Amino acid sequence: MKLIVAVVQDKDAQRLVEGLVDKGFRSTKLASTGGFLREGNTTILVGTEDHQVSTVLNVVRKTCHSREQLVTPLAPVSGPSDSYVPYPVEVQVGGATVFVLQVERFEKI
Ligand code: 2BA
Repeated sequence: MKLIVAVVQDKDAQRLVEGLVDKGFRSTKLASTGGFLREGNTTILVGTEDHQVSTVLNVVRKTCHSREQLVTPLAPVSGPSDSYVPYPVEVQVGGATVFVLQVERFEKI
């Protein structure tokens, strides 16, 4: 069994969850925050059998799109902030950052 962890943009999350339900997959949606932009994103967890992983990834590919985003990074959390000069940078975010993990044990109690 595998656990698929997909970090996606909030704009794509609902479509992804609906796409997974349509194909009969269970999922969990978590509110998350990107470490770089420090903006909200969504992390979707899907537990599934090994042979279904590619089907899940195809749903992710169909529903999650990459977008250009102009951002002004916040000052670093640590270190001197008085010398920090913020200026906008363009980053490409998404479609999705996906991790596929081996599940050692799965129980529903
Ligand atoms: P953020 O960390 O907020 O990153 C948003 C976007 O900013 C990234 O898009 C990337 O284009 C850019 N970016 C991130 N770190 C950067 C850096 N050090 N220098 C320059 N640009 C940088 P994505 O790569 O599509 O990532 C979207 C979100 O997926 C990330 O949000 C983060 O929440 C998650 N993520 C990406 N890679 C990850 C990883 N290796 N481990 C855990 N989470 C990850």
